[in-house]
Amino acid sequence: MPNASTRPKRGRRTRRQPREDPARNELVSRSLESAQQCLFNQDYGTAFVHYLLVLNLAPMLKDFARESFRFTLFKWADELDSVGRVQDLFNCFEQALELFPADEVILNSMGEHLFRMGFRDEAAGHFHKALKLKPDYPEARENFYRVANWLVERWHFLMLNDRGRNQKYQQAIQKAVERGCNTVLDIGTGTGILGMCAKKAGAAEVFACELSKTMYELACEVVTANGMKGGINILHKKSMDMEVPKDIPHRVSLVVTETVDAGLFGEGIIESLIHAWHHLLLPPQISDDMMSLEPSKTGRVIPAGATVFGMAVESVEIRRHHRLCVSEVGGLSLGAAGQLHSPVSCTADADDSLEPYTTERLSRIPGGYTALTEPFRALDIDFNNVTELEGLSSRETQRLHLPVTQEGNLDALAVWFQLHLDQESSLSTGPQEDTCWEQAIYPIQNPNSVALRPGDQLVVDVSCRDSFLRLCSISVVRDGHEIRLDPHLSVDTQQPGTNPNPTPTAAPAPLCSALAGLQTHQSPPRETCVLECSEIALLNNRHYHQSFNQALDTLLTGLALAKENSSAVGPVNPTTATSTTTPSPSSTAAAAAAKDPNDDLLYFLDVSEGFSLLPLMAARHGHVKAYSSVEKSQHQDVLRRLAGANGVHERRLEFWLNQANEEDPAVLKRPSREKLWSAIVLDCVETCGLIRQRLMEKASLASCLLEEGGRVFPERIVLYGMLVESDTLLLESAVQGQEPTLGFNIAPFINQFTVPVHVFLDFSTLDCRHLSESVELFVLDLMKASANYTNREVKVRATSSGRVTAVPFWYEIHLDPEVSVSTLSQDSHWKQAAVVLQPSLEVRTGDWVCLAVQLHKSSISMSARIDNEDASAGAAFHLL
Ligand code: 44T
Repeated sequence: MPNASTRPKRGRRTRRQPREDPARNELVSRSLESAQQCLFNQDYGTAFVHYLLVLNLAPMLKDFARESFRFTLFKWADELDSVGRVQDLFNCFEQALELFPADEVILNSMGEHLFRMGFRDEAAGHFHKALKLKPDYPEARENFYRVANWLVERWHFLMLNDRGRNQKYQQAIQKAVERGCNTVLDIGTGTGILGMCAKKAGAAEVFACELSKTMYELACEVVTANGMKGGINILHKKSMDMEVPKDIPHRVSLVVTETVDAGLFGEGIIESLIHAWHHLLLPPQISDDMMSLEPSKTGRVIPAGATVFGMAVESVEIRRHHRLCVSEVGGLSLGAAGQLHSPVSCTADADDSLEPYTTERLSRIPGGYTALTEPFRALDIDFNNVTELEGLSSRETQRLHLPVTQEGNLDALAVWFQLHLDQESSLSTGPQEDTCWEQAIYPIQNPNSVALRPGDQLVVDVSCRDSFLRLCSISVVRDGHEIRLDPHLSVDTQQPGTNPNPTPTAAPAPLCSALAGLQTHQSPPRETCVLECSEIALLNNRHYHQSFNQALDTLLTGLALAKENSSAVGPVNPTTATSTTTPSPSSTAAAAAAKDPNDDLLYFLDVSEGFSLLPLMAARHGHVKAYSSVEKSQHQDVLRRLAGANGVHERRLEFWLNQANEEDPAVLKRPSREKLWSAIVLDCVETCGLIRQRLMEKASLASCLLEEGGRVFPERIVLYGMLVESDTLLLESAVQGQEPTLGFNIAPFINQFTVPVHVFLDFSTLDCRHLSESVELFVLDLMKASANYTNREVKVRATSSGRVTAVPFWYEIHLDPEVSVSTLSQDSHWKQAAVVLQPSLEVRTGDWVCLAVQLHKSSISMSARIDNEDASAGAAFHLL
């Protein structure tokens, strides 16, 4: 807080600086006093205005008042935020930044507000600036890492490190330019690499466009650093918003682009090429025209076209993320849940909120996959034929009959493509290739499992709607009988000659029972509800629910007994009470007669993010009132239906977050003024493998809200890690020098967006060498949240020689002293994360590696060094 004694001394100052105005000084000093007084009275809005006045009139007070000014600003901003005055909030930050343009704390805080409101690009800009001003500012660093993934997606690193792909593009571009295509437009330039190839190949004019602001700025930096600033004209635009001559002076003879995603069309290549052919490209070469124009007068596209392939697959991993595979978990029957499915569906009635496909790298999918058919050709498209591009959406649905070649469950159709750069060269994104590409996955949403066997035929419809490839598995033909798979499918997709309503009773008996499971369309329509893939995987996780059931049983039974005993014979330590100690019936009855029945209730709060069955499981224990944090009304309906079907009275289940602000940890309140919680479940690990933000804050709050003997779930989490050598992780985190990028200098620019922690990792299938055993890195005690260390040095012994490039990590989540669940287990809905070490560390078998692990808020950082000096102490430490 500013201190009044440092107020400018009027008399002396006036004499030394004769131009200073005494009235102004008076105003400054009074305003400063008012600001301080308002601050003291917690009237932050008025304090803020006074500070603005003071600092505008007397900038020399800035250093002195900085801390109080920041404090006032943040308090006032929180107030504005809580009443939804967003515009005012940002105005205040802007005024503050006019006064303190280089204040990293204000920049970072404004970034946080922007981020929460969904302005990611702007937020990132603020974090980036803050970090440039103060590189060792941990808050800004953590925030920047969080947004870096959004700004520069990780596949940029993979694509730039893919030397083979870069070379193929370069050769195709060089050939085209040498043949006369001398004016070039690179659509979706990213870091500018394809545009630079065209320039280097000798193109007279090169234009490039990029819709992402961050990527556009990066491309400008890269092009300048490679000495091509004047040679490539980069525009921050979506190609579809470009016009001749406004954006480029004339039409070009070559468009180069790699705006394709795993499903080929997801980045809008069809629309952008149709637009380019109409507005930006010279007319196409007519192939059989003997009088063909020279290449500089005609237009063409690299890639020239693509072929899309598909294949039916069995994969347990895909299945458990997209379909409910259990009928009962944690003692709850799920029959009444209705039809739960993932947001990935391309059935005929799928609306826009659903994605038609997801992506997986099949070669790395946990549990592997089995191909059930041969790859089939789903579609051919010529990017140099605008009529064909325009006709794509109106192309008739193509019905394919695919012979099943391998026995297995039909879980998905996998899709990939070959990109024909020109007539000689192509790239494939197939699962068998050594490629960084993922495949598009069209999961089968049929509620029953579909067992295929050789001899069956799978009927698949291929179509394009909104320029998205749609693949629907329609039916299985077995022994001449056709069984439809998709209960949602509208009848009009059936073609003449196929039987829209096959009757399984016409089939021979053994076949009937086999097919009965597939036949779902005749049952009455069930309520449907969309859950995230990770929520479905969680529902399918029997072990998780069993573990919670066991821990809940121990706790709730113990507490209930303790309550009964205390009302009968005075207080009892509930942790020592077990379900086997039965109170005498007479004392219990007497106590019950004297009391309000609600006094006996145990209060259970689940603040899990997303869908959770835990409140229902708790409510099934008698005398429990359970609060769920599930917010979406559809999800609440599912829980209500399940409550009804599982004998939970509606009064025993409440929805806690209906009006609360999820960002506010104060949401953890007492159940009522007189009551405390018996148990609070905290969601401690995000699906991506990181500790949830503000976990420890929530844990300390939660433990204050527990009744005696109550418990925070989990009580403890233990972080484990392992030293590994993994080139894959390196390739995904940073561009490895100039060599993969055709000699262009790109790495230092894009590597500014390197993030040391990798998320959504499948450690079980990560291509890596293990260089140590797994080792305990950290323990977080949620019942004593304040007692945790934030820095730790762990000694770990190298079991092989190699280069430690990363430390994958995961958690053992202890619900109580007996029960735990691991985030590494096969049926986990969690993925793992890994710290990529900067720099990596060479080790020899037997070396002791000292890992310095730091936990700042919820983010983990690590560094490693060899420490053989004190090996014996290390060993002792390790054994501990
Ligand atoms: N991901 C590949 C998709 N753009 C590649 O802003 C492959 C994913 C992938 N700019 C794992 C591995 C891989 N006008 O920066 C982007 C984007 C921009 C446009 C201007 C337009 N019409 C567009 C459309 C897109 O183009 C850049 C490249 S999109 C490539 C997508 C390694 N997972």
